[in-house]
Amino acid sequence: MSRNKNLQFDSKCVHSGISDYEFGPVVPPIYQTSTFKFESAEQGAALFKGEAEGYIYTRMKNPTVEAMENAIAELEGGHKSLGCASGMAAINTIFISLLQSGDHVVCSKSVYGPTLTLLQSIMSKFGVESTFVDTDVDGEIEKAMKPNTKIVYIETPANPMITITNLEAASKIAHKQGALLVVDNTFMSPALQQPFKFGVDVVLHSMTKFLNGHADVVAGIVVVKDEEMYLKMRKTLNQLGGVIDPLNSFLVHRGLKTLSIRMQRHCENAQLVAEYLENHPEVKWVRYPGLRSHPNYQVGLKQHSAPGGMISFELKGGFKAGEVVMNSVKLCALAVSLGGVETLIQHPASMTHLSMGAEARKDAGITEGLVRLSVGIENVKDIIEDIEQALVKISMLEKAEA
Ligand code: LCS
Repeated sequence: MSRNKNLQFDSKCVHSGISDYEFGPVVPPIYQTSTFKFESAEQGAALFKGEAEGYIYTRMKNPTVEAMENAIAELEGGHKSLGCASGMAAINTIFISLLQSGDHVVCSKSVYGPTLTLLQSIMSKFGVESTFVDTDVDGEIEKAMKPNTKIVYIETPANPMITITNLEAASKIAHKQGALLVVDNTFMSPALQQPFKFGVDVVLHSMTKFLNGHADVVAGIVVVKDEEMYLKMRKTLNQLGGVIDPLNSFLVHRGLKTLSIRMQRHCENAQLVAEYLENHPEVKWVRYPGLRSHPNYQVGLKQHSAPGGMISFELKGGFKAGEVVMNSVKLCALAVSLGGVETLIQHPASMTHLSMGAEARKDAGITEGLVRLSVGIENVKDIIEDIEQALVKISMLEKAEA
């Protein structure tokens, strides 16, 4: 890892996690094997006791997975990371490692639907209580803290409301009470935001999104700051079993090489799409970290280097207008997920945030007319033209109904 220490971030994207392999390949070989032969009974026993270095079984450790884990730890500025089968597997690994019955979690109201559901419906069965607050509003986290709060859990920018939480302030509040700050960095990626710089304790990603970037892998990662936390999480992950496999690790590692340039293009395109939407007569409001109208625009400037590729907007015509747009786009794919090279459009209330229930959605500001865009790396003219022809259909429908 150390040979890349002095490289710039975009160079690290290309070189991180790469070591010397037999026959000299420039990319890590895919060690598509479930298990590894021991040299002897003694060596096998020594590996199990932790007295020898090496590989035993792919659920525990695999060289292809390890290469990708090293790369992401390096890009995030963390100590080590743990590759998981999905973003949700990463979140489960964190909660199960760090929480026990009687503990309390403070979580953003705007988070990926199943994260909220996991806390509300599953962790609660094991005696873990959660409070959901607007973590982007000053004072709200502090008010929700309890003596038994063990985790403050934040997405910034959050899915789907694109709310921005002040990471430095949140980490101070969490630490004052002896709690850990866990941040889902999926929407930004380490190319734009490195939460450890602001005192965050654990970083996670759905690597399904920008890290892999090509919409062909489901995977997650947990990045930690020290060896103690790493060993704790590794033990849990090993028992839970939600590990990433070698082929998906290879694909994510390949995706990382272009992370920096992909993010640059996502940001350039999204800025222009957001400005276009903000000036469109059919659009009520737009949430994008690159717009001055974003309520936490200034906080964003301090903690991310560019505004990312995710936009949410509300149409004046509400759900019906949203339906027209989603059924009319041609280039933008009507699909959930995000962070791939292709532009995706979706409706949080009926799709990604359905599981939260109507009340939690209302509480988080997720209206029936909210539309979420993951802006891809196509030519931005084509993206805007596609949205334009879809928005025109709203007024055509209104006229036909009048
Ligand atoms: N964290 C965030 C911020 C997410 O957006 C997602 C998935 C996850 C965690 C979970 O990751 P997964 O297990 O799917 O790899 N978000 C999705 C979305 O907005 N549409 O489809 C999936």
